[in-house]
Amino acid sequence: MDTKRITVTSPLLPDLKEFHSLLQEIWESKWITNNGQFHKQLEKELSAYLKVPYISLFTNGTLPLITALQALHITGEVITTPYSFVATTHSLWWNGIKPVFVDVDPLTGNLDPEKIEAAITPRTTAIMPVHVYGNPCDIQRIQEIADKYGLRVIYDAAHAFGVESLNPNPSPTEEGTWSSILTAGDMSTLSFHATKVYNTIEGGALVMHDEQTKKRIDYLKNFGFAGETEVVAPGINSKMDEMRAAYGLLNLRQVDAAIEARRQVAIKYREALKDVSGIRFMNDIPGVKHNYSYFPIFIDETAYGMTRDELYFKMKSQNILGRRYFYPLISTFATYRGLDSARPENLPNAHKLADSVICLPMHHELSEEDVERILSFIVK
Ligand code: T4K
Repeated sequence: MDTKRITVTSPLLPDLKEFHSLLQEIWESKWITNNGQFHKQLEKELSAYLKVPYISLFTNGTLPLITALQALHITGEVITTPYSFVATTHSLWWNGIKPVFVDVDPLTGNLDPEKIEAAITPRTTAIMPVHVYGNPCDIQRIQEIADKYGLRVIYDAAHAFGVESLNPNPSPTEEGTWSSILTAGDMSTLSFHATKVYNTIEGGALVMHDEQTKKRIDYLKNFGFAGETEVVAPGINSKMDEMRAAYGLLNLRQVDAAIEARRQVAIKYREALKDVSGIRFMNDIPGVKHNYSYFPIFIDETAYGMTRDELYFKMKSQNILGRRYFYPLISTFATYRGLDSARPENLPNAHKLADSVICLPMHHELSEEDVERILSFIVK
């Protein structure tokens, strides 16, 4: 096939010369990991950029999930969504916690708060929602339920880098202030994987509210060391090294431009798809600053006249490599399908989304020509 390959995403890469000059500094310092200068600087810059009080860098986006559960001593059962990347549920399994799947909202794909209470048992200790595709969950309602039952909330915010919401009740002096959705719940996790809006090749972070918790998390990601000879907890090794921290600092300077380029792609997609019968897409939510991390479309095969998979493979045959995130549902994988809460009749909305979704290519380097080519296979 001689047509250009268009992938679902393409990594945001720093300027190679600039990266080389930071590598030079690392080489000269000979300090290559374990809370080095670039690591410290990236934590500082990210906490300012993301408007979060405390952040701890990790080596990927899965270990902060596992570590947050450890830090909060979560046990028993945790309520979560089946409509996510499998790492969300695996983090529970790795902690010996039983995942309890609850269905999602049919429009947003996020955990449906109105279905949470029915799934709470005496063994429930926490809720782990996901801001899927970067669209904020119903944070307020989830917190109300958590407070009522004394549950912890850990958000998997892997897709929600930089997503903010407008303060719904500003004081007279702070009209229209934006705040990060990453401060919701007890903690939020981020992924900086190559495929994300903002990447450090592999990488991730945990966002927390107070200094004490950050200190504890920093111990936990470094084997539990609280000094040269003192180990205060059974920690793990999930530190980010200096190379990736330096790379991350450079990418932070260009992430706003990348998000704007993605927004332009979203505008083109929406304009072209708005009158296509049988295709639904997600619009911007008023009062939310989006990051355009994914562009999912949902196919109604009767109205569209083609199944999701027919369209998916037709595009694939032309070298347009969208992805069916998140199909299959986590609850259908061998590890989880035996759970009571994994029964398909318990999760009708999640199944419907998983069976109808295609994430169209979405990244900062898509040209107008690329977008037109993609659309030419969808708009009939
Ligand atoms: N929670 C949620 C909700 C998540 O979505 C994820 C990860 C996590 C937790 C865990 O975070 P991490 O531990 O991964 O940091 C990808 C990613 O590997 C994964 O990070 C991501 N979610 C998931 C949704 O997608 P794949 O298997 O689909 O990626 P892959 O390798 O097929 O790449 C997709 C496309 O991206 C390629 O066709 C081309 C492009 N690409 C990819 C890579 C790796 C490049 O152009 N360059 C590259 O280096 O899982």
